[in-house]
Amino acid sequence: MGAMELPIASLLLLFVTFEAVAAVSYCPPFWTHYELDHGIFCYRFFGKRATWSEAEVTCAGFSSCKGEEMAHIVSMTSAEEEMFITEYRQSISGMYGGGDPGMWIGFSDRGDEGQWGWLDKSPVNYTNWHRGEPSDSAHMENCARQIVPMMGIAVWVDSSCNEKHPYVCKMPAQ
Ligand SMILES: [Ca+2]
Repeated sequence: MGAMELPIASLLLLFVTFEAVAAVSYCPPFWTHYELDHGIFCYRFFGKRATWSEAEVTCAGFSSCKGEEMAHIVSMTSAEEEMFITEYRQSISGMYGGGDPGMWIGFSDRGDEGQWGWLDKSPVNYTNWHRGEPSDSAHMENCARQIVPMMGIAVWVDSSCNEKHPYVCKMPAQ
């Protein structure tokens, strides 16, 4: 009886092992994955500060495995996704609360003042503007940035696109 059970147990172990490997293969090395209602996406933090346009050029240099969809500066389509991204970024950068330098997000009104849109064409059904934002201060602020004020709750502000900040890139998983 024992001799019959062993092969089955081994097969089960093989199956479980395969599942574990498959679960981490959604994204290329250095990218981390997160599952949303509308799909699985890959995220990567870049700590070297860049202008909003420079950040997008870096992101666009990456594409998902089949090369069909390139990455963009990250979109945040829900509070849940924003919380994941914020915790991921803070865990990589080691910065929390008031020491957090914030990051670009792929949200801008560069094309049409007041009409904010995501670089990756995500629908705009979630925003997290700080009170009084976007302010379009001096009519010079067309790119959105996530900041974490002293109280530790992430919010968005609009900034000059020429400022330099860290950023996260996002692309669909394959
Ligand atoms: Ca603006």
